[in-house]
Amino acid sequence: MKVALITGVTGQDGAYLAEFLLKKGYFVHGLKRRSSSFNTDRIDHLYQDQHEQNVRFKLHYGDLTDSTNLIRIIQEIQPDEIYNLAAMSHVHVSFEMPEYTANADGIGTLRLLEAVRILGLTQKTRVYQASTSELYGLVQAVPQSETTPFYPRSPYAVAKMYAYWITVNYREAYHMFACNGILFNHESPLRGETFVTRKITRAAAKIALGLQKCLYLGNLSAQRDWGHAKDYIEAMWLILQQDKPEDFVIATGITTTVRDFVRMSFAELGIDVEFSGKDENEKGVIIGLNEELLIQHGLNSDKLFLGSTIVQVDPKYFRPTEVDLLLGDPAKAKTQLGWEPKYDLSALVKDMVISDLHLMKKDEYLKKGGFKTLNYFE
Ligand code: NDP
Ligand code: GDR
Repeated sequence: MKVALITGVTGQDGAYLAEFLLKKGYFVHGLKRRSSSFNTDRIDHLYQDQHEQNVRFKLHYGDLTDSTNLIRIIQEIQPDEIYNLAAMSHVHVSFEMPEYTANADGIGTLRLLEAVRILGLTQKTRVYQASTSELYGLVQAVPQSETTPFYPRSPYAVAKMYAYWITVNYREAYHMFACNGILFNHESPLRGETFVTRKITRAAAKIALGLQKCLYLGNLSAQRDWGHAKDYIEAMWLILQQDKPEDFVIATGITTTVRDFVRMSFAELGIDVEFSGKDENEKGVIIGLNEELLIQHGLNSDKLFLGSTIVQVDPKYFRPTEVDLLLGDPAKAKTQLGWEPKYDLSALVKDMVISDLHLMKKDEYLKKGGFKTLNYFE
């Protein structure tokens, strides 16, 4: 049985990857951080009681900032494959926490590679490094491929740049099977709530249900190449199954503005939005309601009015330095890995919007039933 270690197993990608590898028959170990409350929501469905027989999923407390902890865990489990997904992954937050981001995302990767080397596992353990399209930063050329120069634009991207090169260096210096997946943005119903797509789909659901009035966003003109996380974790696995260790761009080859993602999300629920104004003064207003679609989703138009502003720009979400345009060229992955995404953008939007609508309806139902009113401080 193949043994895998996933760092960042409690995150969006970690959860999908753990499920994927378990289905493939792996023994999956996950590294999770200690937290004062449960932080395993995304993987609770995979939990196995460690007293049962044939357990194939095990969590270990750990942190990428703690090398002795990493060495102990890797020594204990002797993994065939390590997927290094753990990171402080929020670009905007990295401007607030640059030092921690460098430590976890940059040096954290070094700690992991060193652990493999110190333990004499360089010829046994294959390592996948979660690299990112943020490395391209300030546009040098489009579409961006494995040979496009990097120009990182945030403390996050600079830290990931170190991680990218230290992975290449360990591959060349110690003949390790260590690879970078340069993944463009990938989203899903499990996406963290403060990333722009999930923030939009949650707000669209709430606004459609009359639970929120307006969605405040930053740069609406940023363009991203958005894919579905389910497709992208398959590429991670494929990268480690090759004969030779190499780096791959994983993307859809299509780019869309944040503004269009907003339009598509609301339209999915039957709300047509039009934008007007510029920069800080840009607004999104309801210009049409599709009664048929609203009814189909169990919504009614009572609280939705033509002409009402449901999207506004708040400059607090602007970044000190922005990445304006990301558009990936997945040609190498398609030819060499045989990788082909199953979701296009509209299928992704639909998956996220419908999931958030269910979530908000459930929340509302519980509140109305009196199950969400406990106040521990009264
Ligand atoms: P998430 O933010 O959803 O998950 C990050 C995971 O890392 C969480 O499990 C988090 O734990 C964990 N983590 C954070 N800091 C540490 C630390 N110091 N030690 C151990 N674990 C830590 O990210 P995604 O799943 O979206 O992304 C996975 C990886 O891929 C990340 O490295 C990200 O930078 C990279 N990436 C993501 C892309 C995307 O579009 N999603 C695109 C390209 C790269 P906790 O749950 O406790 O917070
Ligand atoms: P990104 O994702 O920075 O590309 O990093 P995010 O969803 O945070 O931003 C995408 C774009 O949307 C603009 N934007 C906003 N972003 C957020 N979060 N909140 C807003 O209100 C908002 N309004 C506009 C941003 O300015 C940006 O241009 C993600 C992360 O998953 C990284 O870990 C990963 O490496 C890259 O994708 C590829």
